[in-house]
Order: sequence, then structure tokens, then C-alpha cells
Amino acid sequence: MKSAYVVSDLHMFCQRSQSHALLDTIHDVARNADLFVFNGDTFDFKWTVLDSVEETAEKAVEFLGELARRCPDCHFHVNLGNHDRAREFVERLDVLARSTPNLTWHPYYLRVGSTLFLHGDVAAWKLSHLGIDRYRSHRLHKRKQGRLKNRVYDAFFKTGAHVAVSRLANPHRWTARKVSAFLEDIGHGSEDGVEQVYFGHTHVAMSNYSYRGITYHNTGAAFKGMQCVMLKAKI
Ligand SMILES: [Mn+2]
Repeated sequence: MKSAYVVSDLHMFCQRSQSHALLDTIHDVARNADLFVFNGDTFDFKWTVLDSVEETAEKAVEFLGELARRCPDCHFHVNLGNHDRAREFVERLDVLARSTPNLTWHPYYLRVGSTLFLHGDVAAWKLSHLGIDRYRSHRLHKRKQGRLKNRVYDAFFKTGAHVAVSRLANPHRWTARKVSAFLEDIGHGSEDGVEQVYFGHTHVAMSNYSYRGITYHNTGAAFKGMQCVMLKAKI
């Protein structure tokens, strides 16, 4: 059986992210895996600490390219999330994928057998597939946020309130219902043979949550006080 791992919401390049503590583990795991999924918001172009979105995109692609080269037996899949759906990144990612046989990117989701991987920003927006396209194209142009706004968020994170806010806003059942409605819309519901769903985005980790014939897993986020759980996926 193939081994697959998934992680999401690393928010690399955001100063509130603690992703740096996970990078060695990611590398070690990927070296022995057949498949590795970056399930969205791997990079944060909105809150990047670098000077520009372009520079962040360069560094992001550099990171992925190097990882793919160092782990030639693992196939990397990059699903986009709302924070890394930046035109500057997607263009470079596409170039990288064309010259890297073990790296593929997906705008919305990846399905492997009865398992589906998606970022899950759909959970917060009740939209049909078409609506998602529209929503995403609106946000394809990322603007880096200013220093003041960044400081306000830093202060908010220091209070720890971001953890409670995410939990309150995303009860498991509500999230599963939203994701499930979207999956049915796009033809990947339980009736279409999907059994396991891995997502992120809400920053609230959960595993083995059953809802209407599908088992949901959320890999959390790499922010202080939150759990970022790299999961071995069932494929
Ligand atoms: Mn997200």
C-alpha cells in the first residue's frame, strides 16, 4: 500500500507562523512517503514578511523545488488555499511543475481513489462550483498587508484570542456539513465513492469525524496555540 501524508495551513512567510519548526519533520516524512499533499495556505502572501509578493513567490517555489529534488521518490501535490492563490505564485508554480516530474499542483482539490484532499475555504462560503471560480478569481490578486495592520494582528495573536475565535466560528458538524454540500455539488460526495476527506483552512484540528458516510480530518494550522497535525492519509 502506498503511504501518503498531508499537512495544511503552514502559512510560511507569515511572522505569526511556527512552520519553521515543522520543516525538518516534513522533509523526513516525505523522504519515505509515496505521496505528500500540501493542502493549501502553505504560503501566506497576504501577510508575508518579505518585501513583496513576487519575492515571496520566488522563495515559495524555491522551497518546493528543493524539497521535490531531495525526495525524488515522493510525489508532491500542492492544493491552493485562499492565502496562496496569488497570481505571482501560481504562474511560477506552474513553471516548476512542468519541469518537476514529482510535483503537481491543483487549483481546488486532489482525489486519490476514495480519498479527497481540499483546502476547505469552501466551508466558509456557500457557493456552487461556478461561484467558487468567481470567488477565487477575485482573490487571485494578492495585496501584501501593511506593517501597522500586521502589528495589530500580532497583538491579537499574543492574547491567544485567535484560538477561541477559530473554534467558536467552526464547530465540527457545521464545517463537515459545509464541506459535504460542496463535495456533492462537484460530484465527489459519498455517493460518488468518496470515503475520506482531508482539509484545513478553519485552523481547528480534528480527526475521524463522521458525517453522512464520509470521514473528515482537519490538519489544523501552524500558529501558536493551535495544533498543526501532519496526518498519514488513508489512500
Ligand atoms: Mn485558508
